[in-house]
Amino acid sequence: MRIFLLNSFLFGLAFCSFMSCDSRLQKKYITSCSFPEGATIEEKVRMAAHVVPSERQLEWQKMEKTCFICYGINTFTDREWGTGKEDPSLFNPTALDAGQWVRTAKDAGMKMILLTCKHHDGFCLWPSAYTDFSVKSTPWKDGKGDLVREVADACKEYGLKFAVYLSPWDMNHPDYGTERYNDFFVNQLTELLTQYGRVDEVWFDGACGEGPNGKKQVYDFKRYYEVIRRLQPEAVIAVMGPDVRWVGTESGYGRDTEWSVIPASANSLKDIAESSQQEAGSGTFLPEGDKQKKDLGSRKLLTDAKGVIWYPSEVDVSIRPGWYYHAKQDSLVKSPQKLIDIYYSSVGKNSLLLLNLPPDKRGLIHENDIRSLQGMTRILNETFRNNLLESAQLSSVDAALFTDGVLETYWQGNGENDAIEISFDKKQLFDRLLLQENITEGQRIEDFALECWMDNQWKVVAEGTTIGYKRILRFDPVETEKVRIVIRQSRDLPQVSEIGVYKASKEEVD
Ligand code: FUL
Repeated sequence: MRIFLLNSFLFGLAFCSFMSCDSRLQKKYITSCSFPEGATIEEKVRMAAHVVPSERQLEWQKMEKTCFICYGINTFTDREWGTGKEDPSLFNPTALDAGQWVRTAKDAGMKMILLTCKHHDGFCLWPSAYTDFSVKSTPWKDGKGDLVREVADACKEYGLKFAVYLSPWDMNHPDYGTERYNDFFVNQLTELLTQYGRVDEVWFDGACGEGPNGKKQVYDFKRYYEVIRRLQPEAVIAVMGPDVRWVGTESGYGRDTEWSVIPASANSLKDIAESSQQEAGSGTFLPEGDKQKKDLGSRKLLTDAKGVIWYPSEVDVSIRPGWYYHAKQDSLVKSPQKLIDIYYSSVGKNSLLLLNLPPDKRGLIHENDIRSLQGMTRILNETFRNNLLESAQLSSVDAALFTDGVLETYWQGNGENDAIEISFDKKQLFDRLLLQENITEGQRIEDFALECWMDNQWKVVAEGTTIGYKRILRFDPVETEKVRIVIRQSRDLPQVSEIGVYKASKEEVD
C-alpha cells in the first residue's frame, strides 16, 4: 500500500511545477502543481494532498489572529469612502497614540497590525515624496508627523508584525487611469517597503473605481508583485495577490469546508475584483454567503481542474458596522459573544482572522471596542486554558504529541478505519473539539467525526469535513470517559498534529 502511494506520488511530482525556493522542497513538497494530461480523479486527489504552504504562507497562517487598522481622512469626514477632494487640514487627531493601538491588539492575542497607509481617496498616512495629499499637509504635528513610522515602531516595540494596505485605487492622483500611475504606485510601494523595516503582509484591495479624470486604471500587478518579492521577500501578498485569498465576505464568517488547496484557476484577479465590495454603502457590507462560493476545493472541482495551488483564506471583518470610525456607531460595537462566534467561524474553520479596530478622531481605539475585545480575550483564555487531553490516555500514542504545539510532530493513520481513541481517568464534561493537521505535508482530511462512548456504544457527537491548519467544532456539552476521533475520508494518509478537548467558558454560553 505504501509503496503504491509513493510511486503514484512520484509519478505526480514529475509533472509538478515548483513555485518557490522553499527549504522544504528538498523533501519534495510543492506549493502548486499542474495535473498531467489524462490524470484520473484519484491521481489528482493524491497530488493535491501533497501541495503545501510556502514558508511565508505557513508563518502567516500560524498568526491566527491579526488586527486591521482603518484610519485616515475618512475618520474626520465621517465617511466610509472618501472622494479624493478632501481638505487635508481636516486630519487632526488630538491624542493619537499608536502604542495604544498596538497594545490593545497585543492584549487580544493578535500578532500583526495591518495599517491603511492609503485608502481609495489617496490620502497618505506617511509624508510621501510623490504627492502632497498626505499627513505633511495637515495640522497634525505641524505637518511633520509620519503615522506609518509611528505604527511600525510601536509594532517593533511590542513585538508584533507590521503590514501595509496600499489601495491601488486612488481618487486623488492626476495620473490615475494612465500608465504613469503605475510608476507612481510603484514609487509609493517602494517608499513603504524600504523606509519602515520589515513588512510581513501587503494587502491590495479588490475595489477599483474611477480616478479624478473619470478613468479607471489598469493595474500592473505583475510589476507590483516583483517589487514586493525583491524588497520584502518574507511578506505575503493578500487579496489581490498570490499568497492569501479573501474569504469572499466581510461578515466574519468563513466556510464550513475550507480547502487551502484549490484549483489554480481560482487565483484570478478578475474574479477577486468582481467579488470585492463595489459600493461604499452605509457601512453594512456583504451579507454572509453573498458572493462567497460555497465550494472552492472539493473532489468535484478537482475533476475539471488543470492544477492546484496552496491559497489559504483570510477573514476580514470590522468590530463595528463600518470599516472607519463613526461616533454614531459607538453603541454598535460587536459584543464579546459575537466576536467569539466570529473566532470559531474564522480561525476555527481553517482561516486567519483579520479584525478591524478603527481608531477615533482622538487617535485612540474607543473604550467600547476595548471592552468588547477584553471580553472576547477573557472567554478565549478561559475556554482554552484546560485541554482535557493533557490528563488523558491514548491507546497507542503519547498524548503529549497532540499538545506540544508543533505541527511537524503528528500521528499518521494507515488509510483504513483510522481513529484516535482517548480515555480520560474519569468522566469529563466538554463541548469543544480542536484539531490541527500537519499542513507542512499537505491538507488531506475530508470527513471526520467525534464519537463518544455513551450507554455502552459509540455515538457520533459532532462531525466535520475539512480540518487544515485548525478546525474547532462546537457541540452541546457531553459527559463521558472515552472518545474517539474517526477519520472517515482523507486524500492520503491523514496526519493529525494537535488535539484539544475543552469546556467552553460560562461567559460564552450564558
Ligand atoms: C473594501 C474597501 O472598499 C473598504 O473600504 C475596506 O477598505 C475593506 C477592507 O475593503 O473592499
